[in-house]
Amino acid sequence: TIEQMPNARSSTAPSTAPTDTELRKLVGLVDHDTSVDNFPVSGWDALVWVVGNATQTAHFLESAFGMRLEAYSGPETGNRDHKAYVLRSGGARFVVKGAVDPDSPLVAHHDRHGDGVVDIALEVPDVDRCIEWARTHGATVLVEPHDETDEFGTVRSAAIATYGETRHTLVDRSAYNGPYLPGYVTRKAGYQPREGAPNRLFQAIDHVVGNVELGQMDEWVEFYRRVMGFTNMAEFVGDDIATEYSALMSKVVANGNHRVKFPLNEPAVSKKKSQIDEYLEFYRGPGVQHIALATGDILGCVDALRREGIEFLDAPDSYYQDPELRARIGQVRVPVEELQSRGILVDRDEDGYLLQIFTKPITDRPTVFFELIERHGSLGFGKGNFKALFEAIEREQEARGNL
Ligand code: TYF
Ligand code: FE
Repeated sequence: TIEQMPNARSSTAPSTAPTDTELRKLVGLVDHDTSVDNFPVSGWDALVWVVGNATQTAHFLESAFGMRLEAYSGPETGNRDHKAYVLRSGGARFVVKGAVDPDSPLVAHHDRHGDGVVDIALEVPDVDRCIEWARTHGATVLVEPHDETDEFGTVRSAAIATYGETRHTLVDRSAYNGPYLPGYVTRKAGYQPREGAPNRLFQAIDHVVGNVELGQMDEWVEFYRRVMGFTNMAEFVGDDIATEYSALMSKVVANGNHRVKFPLNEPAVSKKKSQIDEYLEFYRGPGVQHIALATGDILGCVDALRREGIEFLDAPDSYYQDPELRARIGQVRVPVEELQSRGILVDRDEDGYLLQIFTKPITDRPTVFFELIERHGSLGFGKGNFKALFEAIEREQEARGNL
């Protein structure tokens, strides 16, 4: 019931991760014993970003998205290369890094890609076992398994390459109780949220979407199957839909219990320039396209974000007036007018329904954006909304002069 959903208005501390029961509702878990996997994954560890100004991005994530600062690394802590801010909302952890040293390797990365996600770090119970499996199944190991230790304990980690210049760091922090990683210090915000400021608007990461080059989607699906034991989820955008209106093809892979879900898009040749081509051009290659944030109160979340100036894709009134859609979605937890006034989309499948909405790109380049998703049983990605969504994205592309 709604009353039991983790709620943006609850006074829960921002760092409180959802319970397993809450997670099950929030992100749609399925029963699966991950310990039997060859590459067992427990969940998301962090999304690590490289940005042009981490100090200001951290402030933005605090003030607009209601995240709270937990840890910090920078010149004052002996890290002369860059500043890194660790932020949390519920169970979701973001790390934003920006170069301090003009010769930092982050400068070249940012010069090429602009602001973006460099690392989709995953929590694993056994780093060595994962790396052993990954190596023998064709993965590129970027960082060998190693320990980092400080007064809070030891973290073991390693990293493998994925699409573009993106990586998966694999982290075992079971023997660690520091604020993030050795080298980081606990840091309370200089930012003081005013009364009624956004707080814990979202509770977990639902999925992270990658854009890859034309013709490479199936290779990356195969990579996640072979190397990480992920399996295909039912949802996909095939050839037929692609040429009709979406200008992209998409498949979804997930780990055994669906805690980690990776939709993968590639451009499709169609009448108009694909939104995926626009991304690839401006990101200069494959990378993370959108991050879906799970919330128990998408209405409150959207209202709070709009008050902070966050812009969302619009849904035309015709979307809500479509009798076919109205019949298909039936009753949802609020009157459809409440969704319409906010531009929230709704989709229903055999398992239940979901509410979702997409921001415009949050970066200067038309690359990365957020999705907010409130699940009520549906394990899907809003297939019924693809047409309306892709038309809205094309209107934005057109406004940018990139269609
Ligand atoms: O993650 C998904 O599959 C949905 C739909 O460029 C979607 O959020 C797919 C591609 C895209 C934007 C949204
Ligand atoms: Fe999505």
